[in-house]
Amino acid sequence: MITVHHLNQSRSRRVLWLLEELKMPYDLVKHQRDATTHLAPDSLKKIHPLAKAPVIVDGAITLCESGAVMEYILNNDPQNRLRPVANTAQYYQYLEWLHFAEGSLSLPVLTTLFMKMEQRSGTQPMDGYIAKEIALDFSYIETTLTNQPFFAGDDFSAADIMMTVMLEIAGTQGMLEARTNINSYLEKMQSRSAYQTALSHG
Ligand SMILES: N[C@@H](CCC(=O)N[C@@H](CS)C(=O)NCC(=O)O)C(=O)O
Repeated sequence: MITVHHLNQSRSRRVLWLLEELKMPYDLVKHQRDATTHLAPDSLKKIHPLAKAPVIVDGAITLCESGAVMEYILNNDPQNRLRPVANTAQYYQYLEWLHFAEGSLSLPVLTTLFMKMEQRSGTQPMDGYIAKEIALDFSYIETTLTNQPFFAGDDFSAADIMMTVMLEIAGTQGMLEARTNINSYLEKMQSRSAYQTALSHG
C-alpha cells in the first residue's frame, strides 16, 4: 500500500486528491511545517533527503516531485484512469499541462509570492521578466479553458489536479482577477467530492 507523506499547506494535497479520485487505499503520515520558518520538519528529511512534500513510499520505492508521484500512481491503476491513452493528441495535451504546472507556471507564481516577503524598493530586474511570464502563461491558460472544459480536452485528468493547485496559489497572489474562465474552472474543480475529501484528510 502507498504511504503518502503529507505536509500541511502543500502540494501533497495533489496526491491525496488523485488517490481519492481513484478510490485507491493509502496510509497517510502528516508532517507539520515549522511555525516560524514555515519549512518542513526534520521528520520529512528522514523520509527523503530533499525534505519536501509530497513524498510517497511504496515498498522499495521512495519518490518525490508531485508530477512524478502522480505518474507513479496512475501507472499502478489497473483501470488506467485519469490519463488519456498514450500517443494520442489528448495524451500530449495532458503531458504538457502536467509538466507546465511545476515547470513554466510555478516560476512566476512562486517568485511573486517570495518577492512579497522581501523588503524591496523600486523596480528590480526580475519584475519585468515575471510580469511578462504571468501575462503569457495566464493568457494561454485562459484561452485553453475557453476552448475546452479540462486541460487535456473533454475529460478530467491528473493534469487538472496538477494545474488546480498552482492556480489556487496564483489566486492568493491576485493573479486571477478578471480571469473569468479560470475562476469558473476552479469552482468546478473545488466542487468535486474527491477534492473535498482530500482537503478534509489533509
Ligand atoms: N516541484 C516539487 C516542489 C516540492 C516543494 O517545494 N514542496 C514544498 C511544499 S509545497 C515543501 O515541501 N516545502 C517545505 C520546505 O521546503 O521545507 C513538487 O512538485 O513536488
